[in-house]
Amino acid sequence: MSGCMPLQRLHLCMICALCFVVCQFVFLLVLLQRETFTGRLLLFDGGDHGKGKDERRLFGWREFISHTPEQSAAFYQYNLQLSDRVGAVRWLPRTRHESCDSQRTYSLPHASRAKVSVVISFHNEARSMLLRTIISLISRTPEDYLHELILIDDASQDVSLLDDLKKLMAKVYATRGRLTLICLRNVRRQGLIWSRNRGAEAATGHFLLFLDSHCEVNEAWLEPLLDRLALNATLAVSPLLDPIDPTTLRYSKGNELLKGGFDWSLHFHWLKRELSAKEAPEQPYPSPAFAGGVLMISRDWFLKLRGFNSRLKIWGGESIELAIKLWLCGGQIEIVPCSRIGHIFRPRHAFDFPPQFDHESSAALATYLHNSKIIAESWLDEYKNMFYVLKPAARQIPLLPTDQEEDHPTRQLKLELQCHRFDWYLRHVSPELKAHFNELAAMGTLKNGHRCLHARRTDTDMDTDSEVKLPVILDSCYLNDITHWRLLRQSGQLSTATERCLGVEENSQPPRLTLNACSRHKTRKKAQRWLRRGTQLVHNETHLCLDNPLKNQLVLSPCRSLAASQSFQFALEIEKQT
Ligand code: UD2
Ligand code: MN
Repeated sequence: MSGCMPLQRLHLCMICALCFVVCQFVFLLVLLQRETFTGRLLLFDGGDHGKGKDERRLFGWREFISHTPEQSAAFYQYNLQLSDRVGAVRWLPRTRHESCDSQRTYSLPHASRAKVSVVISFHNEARSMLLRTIISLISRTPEDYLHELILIDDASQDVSLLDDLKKLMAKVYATRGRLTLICLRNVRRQGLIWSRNRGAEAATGHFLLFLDSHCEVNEAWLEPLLDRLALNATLAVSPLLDPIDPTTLRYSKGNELLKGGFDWSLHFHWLKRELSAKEAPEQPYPSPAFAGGVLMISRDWFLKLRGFNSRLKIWGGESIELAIKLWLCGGQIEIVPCSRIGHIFRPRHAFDFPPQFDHESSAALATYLHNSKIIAESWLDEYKNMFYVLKPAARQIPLLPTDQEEDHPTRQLKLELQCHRFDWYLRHVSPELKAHFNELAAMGTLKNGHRCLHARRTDTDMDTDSEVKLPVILDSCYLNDITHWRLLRQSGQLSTATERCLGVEENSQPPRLTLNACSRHKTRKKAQRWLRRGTQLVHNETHLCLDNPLKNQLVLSPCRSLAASQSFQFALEIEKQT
């Protein structure tokens, strides 16, 4: 027993010595890390050694941003003065979960097989903002992986920006020999979709990252994305977007309990992410759509998918289209919460849209509607009727002959990649969208003869003698805000988009129609239940039919089969799907 003691002590000593060496090593690594970081900041040394250290460091930057064109405060839709003051790179709070550093190891492909091309298209971005986007990238991306930066100036008013930037970046090349800078400029405004495609074509890296021009990447943003992409060539990933406040430029933590999705109008929506029992919130998770337009994908795969749909104009919808295309044609999408990128969410568009054919609605809305129509026509199959019922104005939008129905390029792609039909997306990718569809028995405008059932706004509900008037009338179907109804399959409720339901007032004699908040209460819900019999709407409790016996007067009366006054047609009747 006693003979073992010196041996144990020797072991203890050796362990202590080893710990000491490891600590020294870690300490040295941390120091080295700092060195490199300072080294990177010195990239901005303008060479004026007479100035103080900080001044020198920012010299190039200050001169560069001093040429920002004078503009009104509203022009950029964020706090320009503050952006100019903040500097080229700043400390950002760590928003990713700590296990992203402590527990996860990322298996990165060798840099020679994982060169990253970053594509940034911009239109009228402030110089300080654009530069911060670029410098945050350079500072926080491992040098071996950041292959090239492709900037597409989409006909910005600041015509000398690119040339000045090239001069400034020449100083960066001194230490970043491997990084290529490609600057392209559109003579005419082409929009971000066209421009991002142009950038992707010019790219030579293995992976593409599409980035807005007012972003800041956070520490170690790339590793978690590459780790996932290296496992699966058909995967595309989104980092988790951290919001940056447009007024205070405060960087805060984005929500990892949300997935990307869209509704039947093809508008982007966040969906609740349900965590399975063993799933940690910071784990990568599949998503029906990207978390917006900041995404990373293999270049080959992107080009095989023919990039963003080139018939989409200017702004909007391209990431939804790519998401549908990816899922249906053999790809997948994940959001990776350990990768964080900050983005300024601006309250409204900071740019004009070129006028569209429809001069009545805003050009921004008309452009978005045009793009949504292309998506519906390209991918939604028979479900495109859902889109048209919700967006009837889209029917009037003229498309080029090649845009009609399943236009030629998309048809070819579908054949080539043997893409699934949209029904597959509903069943396997977005049960939320399917559930929304399954809830409905019928939807859209509700027509009787040439008139449509219209729910008036509540402020017109009162008559002068303060008698409550039924706020539902029959009116022209061409009213701009004509009511779109939903007949819910389960509850039989007939609801407006603002969740007001047509029902019958309790104990009223003769039974009187009302329009109240859709109820979840069992008895009150019964008074709002309608049955569809042919084209009739039969009130479940009273067994009376919705009727328009006199001109534009809505009442309940005994059902008479074939009575035209009791025939109400929805824009879309949905067959029960099994
Ligand atoms: C969201 C996406 C964006 C894109 C867009 C829909 C995020 C963080 N952003 O936009 O990536 O998917 O939805 O298309 O999810 N730009 C041009 N030319 C133009 C208009 C804009 O190059 O004609 C640039 C603009 O300078 C910016 C980028 O495109 O860098 C995106 O535009 P945005 O920031 O106004 O759009 P945002 O964030 O609302
Ligand atoms: Mn943006």
